[in-house]
Parts: sequence; structure tokens; C-alpha cells
Amino acid sequence: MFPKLLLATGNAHKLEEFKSFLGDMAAEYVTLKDLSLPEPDETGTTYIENARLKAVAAMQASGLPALADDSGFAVEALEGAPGIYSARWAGSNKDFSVAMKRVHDEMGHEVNRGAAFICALVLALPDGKLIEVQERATGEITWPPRGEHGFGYDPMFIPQGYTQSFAEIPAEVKNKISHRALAFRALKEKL
Ligand code: ITT
Repeated sequence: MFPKLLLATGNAHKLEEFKSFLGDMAAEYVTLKDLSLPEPDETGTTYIENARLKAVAAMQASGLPALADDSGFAVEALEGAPGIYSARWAGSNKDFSVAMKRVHDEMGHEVNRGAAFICALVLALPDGKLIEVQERATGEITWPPRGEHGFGYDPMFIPQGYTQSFAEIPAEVKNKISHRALAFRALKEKL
């Protein structure tokens, strides 16, 4: 257990989900906002690279162990897009109805509806050690978007084995089966 762990994300929805996974990993949790730390540019070309650069920047700025998530929505018919650009497809207004419509428009009449959410987590320790994991939750695209829970692309994704979208199922259920839930499980196994 860490005395204090920095959660290196500026996304309030991710922080909300983190709470359900963290348990007793640390005695105290702090956020970038709590410490007035900036978010670095995401210049990596993979989920792991981006999570690593967020975690390392936060660890170096604070001296604390820091945990970062890089995640995205990968559509098979779009060769994995929007992928690491998932947040950027929503534009500066962070309007995910625009991002979801773009996915729908670019898919056209494509018969392959397969998609996945991907989550890379990197824990950067003050001694320079890195613990890195990446997991995915597979499913299918639905249109029009459905449901009011969750965030981002949740309303257009039906996880495998379910009939409701990630935005229709209760948060407790999403947080058992999601890419982020699987990644936290893998991270805890490595610790
Ligand atoms: P931080 O970098 O500060 O953590 P961010 O929102 O910029 O926050 P990312 O660069 O990792 O995070 O972008 C991930 C995007 O992928 C996110 O904004 C969502 O649009 C989408 N995404 C990730 N996980 C999701 C989930 O569980 N449900 C819906 N969309 C998700």
C-alpha cells in the first residue's frame, strides 16, 4: 500500500471510475487538480506511450507515485480509429455527440460492427520503475446512441454478452466488465 498516490488524469469521469477500482492501493489519493499540476501533451503513438508520458510527468513534478490512464475507442471497420485520438475527435468543446456521429458517418454501411474500448494504465514509481498494463473490452457498435450513464462513446457501444449499451447498464456493472476494470485488475496482479 502506498502512503499517497497521485491520480494523473484531468478527466472527471475517469476519476469517478478510478474510485471504484482503487480500494486500499493507497492510504491517500490526490489528483492533478489538487496539486495544480498541468496535463502534458499526448505526443505518443500508442496507448502505453501516452499513459507513460502522463504518469512520468506527474511523478517527476510531484515526487509521488503516479498512475495514468490512456484509453480510447477502437472501431474494427475504421482500422482502430478513433483510437488514441478518441478525445480529440470530440473537438475543443469535448462534444461526444459530434465524435460519435463521425464514427457513424465514417462507418457508412459497413457490415462489421465490431469495436473495443482499450485502456492502458501506467504506474510510475519515484525510483523510476514503471508498471504497465493494457486491456480491452470487446463489443459492437449500436446506432443511434442509447443511454444516459457513463461518458464519451459509451452510448454507442454494446459490450459482448449484453443487450444494453455502456451508457444504459448501471455503473456498477460497467465497472466490473470494462477495459478500465480489466486493466486495474491486471495492474493489481502485477503489484
Ligand atoms: P486524461 O488524458 O487527462 O486522462 P482524456 O479524456 O484526455 O483524460 P484520453 O486522452 O485517454 O483521456 O482519451 C480517452 C478518450 O477515450 C476519452 O475522452 C473518451 O472519449 C474515450 N473513452 C475512454 N474510456 C472510455 C469509456 O469508459 N467510455 C467511453 N469513452 C471512453
